[in-house]
Amino acid sequence: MKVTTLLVAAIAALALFPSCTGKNASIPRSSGKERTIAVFVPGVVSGNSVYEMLVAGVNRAATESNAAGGKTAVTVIEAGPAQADWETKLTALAAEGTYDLIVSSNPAMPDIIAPVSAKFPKAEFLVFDAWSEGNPRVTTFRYNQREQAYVSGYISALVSTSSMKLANPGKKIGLIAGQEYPAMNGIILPAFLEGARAVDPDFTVDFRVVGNWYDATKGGELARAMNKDGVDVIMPIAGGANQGVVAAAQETGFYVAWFDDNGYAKAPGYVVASSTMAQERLACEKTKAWIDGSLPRGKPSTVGIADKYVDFIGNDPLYAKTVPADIRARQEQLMQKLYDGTLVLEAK
Ligand code: RBF
Repeated sequence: MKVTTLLVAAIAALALFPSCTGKNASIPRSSGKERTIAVFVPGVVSGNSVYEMLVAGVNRAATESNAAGGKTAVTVIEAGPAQADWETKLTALAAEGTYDLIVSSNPAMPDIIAPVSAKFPKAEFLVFDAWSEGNPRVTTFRYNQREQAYVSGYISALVSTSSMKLANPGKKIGLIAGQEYPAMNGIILPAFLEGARAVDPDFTVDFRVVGNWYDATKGGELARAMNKDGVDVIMPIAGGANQGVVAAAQETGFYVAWFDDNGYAKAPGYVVASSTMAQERLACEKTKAWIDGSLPRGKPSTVGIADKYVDFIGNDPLYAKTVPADIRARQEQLMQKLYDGTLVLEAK
């Protein structure tokens, strides 16, 4: 009898609301306390999937939490492409003291936050795609980008050595980055090569840098030059400049390995891979946890393939249409090894 009563009470305290995965789930009713969240975008949102996913995830957290009786307001602040201004803009935001939480994303943010946090010790930060230790007011989550770039390098090499129409005999693939930074030079680029060399140890990666995250013309120029030099698959990680790489692929004729979200529809027939980070789901889940007070604060965490925060999209019809079945089967075998732990690619 007592147990039944408890159960009924527990059920009464729960309601069916959408979870961050898009499915309905039972979640506790929020206390209804008013909260304000600022999303500090270090760059611009439009055309930058990492930031589009970030904003969508935080907004979704507030919407779902509000549907359960909460009162959370979200404001998005675009800091723009001039990185020299970011610290000043973040300082101004923290000085306002209006926001209970500042959410952001990219590996450079912890160093930008450090002096701001020292000046405004009450400000609290939740940062994705970043790593910070020792500040109780800064909580970070990073993706295992060794996994993410390895699976991309693997399929890029499979495509490059295939008899697909735009593949050439050379064992050279390419990576175009917006800029150089430790996660790029120390993790993404080496893992892209590591994955390619798992297919054939003779592979090399032609690595070039746009110099910003928006110049599509420059992105296209670099891609064309690389293709001329024998690169037949390019992975662009250059924000808005990716568009130039995709356009060049369609005009000149080479393949694209998309990174961060599903890119097959960007250029059907040319995009041969989409290796993803579940930034929208992660941002939604962790923001929601912060709202309901269950987020462990002040420490860094790594998420990856084991929990599907990093993944390869192998079930898109456009992928099946573009990439031959034997290549897809080999990529699927790689993914199975990563899912079941036969192959472990630890984040460095
Ligand atoms: N990625 C983007 O897609 N757009 C950007 O505007 C962008 N800006 C960045 C700025 C800095 C200082 C750093 C270090 C990285 C930036 N990234 C950007 C890369 C992003 O954090 C991530 O590494 C890539 O999206 C690959 O997952």
